[in-house]
Amino acid sequence: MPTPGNLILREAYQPLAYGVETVDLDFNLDPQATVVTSRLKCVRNPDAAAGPVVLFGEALELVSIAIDGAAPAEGQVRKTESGLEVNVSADEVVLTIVTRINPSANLTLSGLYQSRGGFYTQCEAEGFRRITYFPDRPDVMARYTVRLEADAATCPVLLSNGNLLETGTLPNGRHFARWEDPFLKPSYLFALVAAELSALERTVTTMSGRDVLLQVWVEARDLDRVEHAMDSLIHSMRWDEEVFGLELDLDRFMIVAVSDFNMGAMENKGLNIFNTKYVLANPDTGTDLDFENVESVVAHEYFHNWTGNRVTCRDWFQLTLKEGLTVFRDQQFTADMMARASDSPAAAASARAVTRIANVRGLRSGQFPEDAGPMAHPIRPDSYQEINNFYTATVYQKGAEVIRMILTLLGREGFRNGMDLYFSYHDGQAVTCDDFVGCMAEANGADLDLFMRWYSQAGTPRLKAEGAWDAATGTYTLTLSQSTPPTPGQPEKLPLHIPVAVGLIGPDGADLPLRLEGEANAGDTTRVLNLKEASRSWRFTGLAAEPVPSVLRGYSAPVILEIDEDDERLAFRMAHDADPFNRWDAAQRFMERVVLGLAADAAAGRKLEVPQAFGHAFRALLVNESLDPAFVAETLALPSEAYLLERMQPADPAPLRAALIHLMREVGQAMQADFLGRYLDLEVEGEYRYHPADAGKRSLRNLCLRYLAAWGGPTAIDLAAKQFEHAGNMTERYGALAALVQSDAPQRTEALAAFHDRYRDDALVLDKWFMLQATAWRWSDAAPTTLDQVRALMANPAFSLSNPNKVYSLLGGYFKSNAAEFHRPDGAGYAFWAEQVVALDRNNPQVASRMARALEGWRKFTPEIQARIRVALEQVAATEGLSPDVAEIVGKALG
Ligand code: 0A1
Ligand code: ZN
Repeated sequence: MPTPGNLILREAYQPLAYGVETVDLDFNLDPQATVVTSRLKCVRNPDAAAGPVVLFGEALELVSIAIDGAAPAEGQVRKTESGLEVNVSADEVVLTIVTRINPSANLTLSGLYQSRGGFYTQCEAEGFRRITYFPDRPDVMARYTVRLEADAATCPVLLSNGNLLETGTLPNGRHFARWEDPFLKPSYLFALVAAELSALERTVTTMSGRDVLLQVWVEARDLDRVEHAMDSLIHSMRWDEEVFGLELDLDRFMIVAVSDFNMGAMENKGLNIFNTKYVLANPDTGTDLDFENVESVVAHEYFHNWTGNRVTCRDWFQLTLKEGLTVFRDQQFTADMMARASDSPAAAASARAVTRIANVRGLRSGQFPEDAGPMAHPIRPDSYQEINNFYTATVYQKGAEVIRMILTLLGREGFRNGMDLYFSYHDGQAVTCDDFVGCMAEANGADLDLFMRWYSQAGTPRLKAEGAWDAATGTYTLTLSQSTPPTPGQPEKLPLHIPVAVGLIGPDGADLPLRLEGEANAGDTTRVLNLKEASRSWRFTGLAAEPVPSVLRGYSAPVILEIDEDDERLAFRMAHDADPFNRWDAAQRFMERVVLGLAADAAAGRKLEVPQAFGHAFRALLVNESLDPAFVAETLALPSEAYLLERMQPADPAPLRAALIHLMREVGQAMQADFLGRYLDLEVEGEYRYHPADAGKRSLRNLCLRYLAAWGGPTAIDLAAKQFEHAGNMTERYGALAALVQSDAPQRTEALAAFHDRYRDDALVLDKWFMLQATAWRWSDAAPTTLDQVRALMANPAFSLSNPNKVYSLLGGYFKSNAAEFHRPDGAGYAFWAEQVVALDRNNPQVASRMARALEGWRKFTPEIQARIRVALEQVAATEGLSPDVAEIVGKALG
């Protein structure tokens, strides 16, 4: 097990002396004493230096080990800090290893554990070594067979990877099943499930005409919530066939939902295991966002079958090879699904933009802070202490942006050719990011050498855009410059290859055809400029009047754009930019400027006033009925507090919150008639269906309701209370509750109680209830503090510190999405944080570490706030027996 300070280095990669060809596993499942018998055919790796068979093991009781059927010779098996080493001289050897483990005591949810009476595994990244001794690294790919034996009454369903070979009953109420996975796989993709579950089943035909069985396994009481996950799986299969020519390679594909799970879901070969949150959704329990999330997570895990499983990672530094690529694929899928459901080309374009906006919002509020703090790392890190800490927004989201830039550079066909080449070279292998980019370059005759810096450099690049107009020649010169701030271990940065999509808008608001100096004719209205140096200029000619530049259209690179635009220009782009992403971004920039201005006023004790020009631009979008409501909702939604705190120097949550509250109140009051008008017009008739057009209307309606409730007039509160009472689906019910929670009206308490009563036995829905209260803004000083409420909610019988979803909703909501309350001036929020991180760490280091990360960005705050946070960080760091997970986070934060 890595210990703090025990850095693992990417450069130190060495293949193991022995790999594994076949693995035969036998599980005798028992809550307290599961016996695992593993038979490994180990084979010398001709490309590796000589050495023993290296087996990792953690929290295991070794019952026996035999070498080619015989007891080991004296000294032949050596115990090491991380497991066992077996000295053998032959090129091939069969090891038979028996271990005993205690799933009921395994609260880490890594390895084999129990949840609601069933047995489940989670092996990525290094959980398999908690089941048996094994060369538990992704570059060891083997063929697996598995026999499961368990109590037939409590665990009637026995599942593992691949194809079912045999089932049978045994004496003493036990039964067994045997499974075989025909494909090579690394140990992190192993899975088993033994539980009392029911399945929704479908048989579908793949593009080559094979019939395959699809199953979604859940507890029987949840069967009325799985239809959408099944549909999502079928859509994902079709999409991968159509867009990438990739087909399901097994006869059976299973999804299993489990209530206790550290992450979202896991792509185990043929047996995906999911957090219930990303499987279960019906109109009464899931919001439109839940439906969208289920669809994209189902797709993500399914897509891993090719990008991750058939071709996997050589080592964990290459994680973005599978994760960045697979997030990119699920984002493209979601955009295509949204577009496909639209009834006109314009609606489809808007739906794509809305998807892109959601992705970029996620990047800005989740990845930018990471890239600006002590955990900043390149998408392909150079070192880690605990790999579980590197399933990050950088590896996933920024990694996906890097793949998207490759698509921008190579075009759709070129990208597809690169993917085809990648599979033709590397199917069945464990490879590196260089191998992937190498295929993209080779298939296209492209030079991506400079582009590779995206894999090695951390930090969010700043892209500066400056324009100069020469009326005499009708020429507009656009100068783009780049710089990347220093990050830990990387004081100096080099220029990156940044594709910058640019358009020029004429005075009438229409896009201008672009002609660069030296070109005979004007061409497209959006062009990609390839910035490869620190600074470079482009000259656009043949222009009649000074244009307004629209830079970084579609967010063509994951950078922070610095461009000097006055209010008038932002309002102009909010009204006219033909690129919907940039139109949204103009609105976000205007809001950011206004909010940070108000926050500065609040900090200085000045009177807060919302600029009139902003109000006009905002209202123009609000009342524009020709725009897609989903898009309008995005343009009028405030940037996240997490993102704004990054932009505020120094960050100070209290005045920022005051500014946000003031803005929402003012706008809600000033435009109450417009909000109400749109609210009434947008009502969705008929049965609930998850469809982008309906979801867009509900989204804008709920946004109107939030602004109205922020103003707080009695009509507004009545409206929210009525929507709550008469809601026909969870999106409306939750939207109304979210609006009421953001107020100090008495209806707030009533609605919260009614919601709790209605869903008192529904764990997933109660997560929403916990989350809303933890993240609520306090609109009145008379209200109890959020910390008091969070503490009280921890005593609710539905809350449990050992269930990750509960922790993420209540504690995560408070630590990560309620800055003004968490950073309260008396420091009580930090003391509570320290107490909870230490408590969680005793049982589940992964969850503890995720909570610990809430304070890693502490150096952006004012000196007074930093001083208070330091106390809490030092207290956690000094705790005895801290896990490597939490030790790495607090160590880096303080370092
Ligand atoms: N590979 C999964 C995410 C995942 C990672 C680690 C886990 O346990 C530590 C669990 C799941 C995915 O990308 O969906
Ligand atoms: Zn993934």
